[in-house]
Amino acid sequence: MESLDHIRDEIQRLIRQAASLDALEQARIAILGRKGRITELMKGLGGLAPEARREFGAALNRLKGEAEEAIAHATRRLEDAALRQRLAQERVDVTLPVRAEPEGRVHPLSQTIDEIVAIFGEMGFSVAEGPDIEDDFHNFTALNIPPEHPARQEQDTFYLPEHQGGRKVLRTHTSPVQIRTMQKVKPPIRIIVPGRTFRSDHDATHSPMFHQVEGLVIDRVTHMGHLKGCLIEFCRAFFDIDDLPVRFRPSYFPFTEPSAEVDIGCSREGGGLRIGAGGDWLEILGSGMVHPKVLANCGIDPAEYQGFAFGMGIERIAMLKYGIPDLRAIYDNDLRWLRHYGFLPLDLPSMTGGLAR
Ligand code: 2U9
Repeated sequence: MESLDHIRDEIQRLIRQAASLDALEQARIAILGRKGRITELMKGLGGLAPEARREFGAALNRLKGEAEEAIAHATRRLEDAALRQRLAQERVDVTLPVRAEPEGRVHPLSQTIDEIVAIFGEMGFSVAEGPDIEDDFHNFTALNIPPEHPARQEQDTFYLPEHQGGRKVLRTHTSPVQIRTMQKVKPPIRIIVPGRTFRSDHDATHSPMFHQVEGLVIDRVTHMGHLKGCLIEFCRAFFDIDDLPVRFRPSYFPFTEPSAEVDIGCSREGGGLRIGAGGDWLEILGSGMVHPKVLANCGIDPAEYQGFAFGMGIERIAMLKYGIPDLRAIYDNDLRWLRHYGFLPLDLPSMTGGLAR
């Protein structure tokens, strides 16, 4: 028992003298390790008479507990000291320039969506989102799309297997989000809806999954003049051409009346395509005044409210703006392509984005 007091002093000294976490670990091994001081003493218990073994065993266990506690305490003390030392030594130079060439790139589709959101954001629109998997009412019926319309046919639309008497669809446009918004929100409404859409179409210029941005404005007096002003402003901002010619051409959609397609001026001289003044036109958007039946389908009184809607394909306008020749490469995730067509993450999207001119 007397010699245990000496051992206790020796153990406490070993722990106290450890000046680093590494040295403390060495001390722990020397005390509690497989061949450590206390372990060796434990091994010797077997040779003692039962009475002495009980007494000496209990004292050894106490000693072991004290050693463990002292080591834990010393660990905390040394960790604190190490942290204080690092804090005193390490410096961050906030005046250093950012790395010249970050590795990552923003995909041109994300960049284009960011630019569109920035332009309409300036005009007071907010962004709305909804599910990719829709029901027949929100994707077709509420939009006044008749039963015989090709969009409803099996060969044009992806349907999910029948479930509880109905079949859900992968939305063929982002319009169901406008339907959901009108069902929920009392006008005035001013939203744009970017998102994935799905059609059974696959060739050099069509992908079964593509992206759209649609917009909706509903108020008491919103009229065709607002539609025209808003979309002319958008086309000029997006292509960064102040005097870009914009023309509205009568068209037909089941969900708008009247309807208009929107063309911008371009030139095709020499076989290429140049956006801006020129003798030719290029279709870029669809639009129209929301059909009174569509308003009524969403619980909005068409005698009190009216408004306009529009839609565009994001891949198409991204390809036009950034000279991307092949639609399919957009989804390939080829890093060489992304390095070429992608955008630097620190270039914040502006009204006109990264148009190289
Ligand atoms: C509601 C009411 C009306 C959205 C509109 C278009 C015209 C249009 C196409 C452009 C190219 C789709 O990606 S594309 O193939 N879109 O031409 N979209 S009006 O009209 C709506 C939407 C929702 C409630």
